[in-house]
Amino acid sequence: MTTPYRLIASKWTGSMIVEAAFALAGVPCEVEMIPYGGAGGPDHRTLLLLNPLGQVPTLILPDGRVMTESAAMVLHLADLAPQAGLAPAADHPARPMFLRWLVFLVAALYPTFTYGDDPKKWTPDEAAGNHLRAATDAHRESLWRYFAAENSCAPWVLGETFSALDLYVAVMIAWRPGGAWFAEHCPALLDIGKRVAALEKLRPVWANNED
Ligand SMILES: N[C@@H](CCC(=O)N[C@@H](CS)C(=O)NCC(=O)O)C(=O)O
Repeated sequence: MTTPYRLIASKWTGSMIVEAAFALAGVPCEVEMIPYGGAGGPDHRTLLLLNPLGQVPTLILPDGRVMTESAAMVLHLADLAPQAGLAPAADHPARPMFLRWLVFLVAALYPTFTYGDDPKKWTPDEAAGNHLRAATDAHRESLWRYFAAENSCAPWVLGETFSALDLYVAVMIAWRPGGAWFAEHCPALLDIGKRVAALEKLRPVWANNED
């Protein structure tokens, strides 16, 4: 019997995107939920041993190697299970924009949380920290507006082609700036979130991330 994948996760964080990708791919995965942001706690210390960034998702491959970075995990699952629709195939017309926006989400948008969530990590100065938080929050809003304006977003980010981008949107719209902001400025993204949450195969994932 082969060891399954093991996903170190926290509820409603980026690990939920990967958990959803596993569910759609039909690849067995054990999900180990740890409390989020528990600096110094036993779970967090274990996480740091596996991933010095201390971030979820952190994935243990069946052969024991560690994989970090949600986009790497999603692309790996798309390779294993192309039928799951996580990524348009290499020759699909939607492929270039899928790659573009996947990298945009993880390399441009996600870091606004990395640097804004806990400004004390980056500066001891409280005023500077407040400024960092406000600046990264404002930058994120402009990035979401750009993302929503540049993509079809109906019914999915890439139009008729579902992809893992929709999983990112469905989870990330639950984070700052929150539902009311998205309803006012990017309602199409909220609609994508509702469509993703209604997917039958993802019900267990949503249930697993309930508080
Ligand atoms: N680039 C990483 C970002 C992961 C990430 O930032 N995860 C958040 C939770 S949503 C986290 O663990 N943050 C804690 C920290 O950065 O210290 C990815 O795409 O997987």
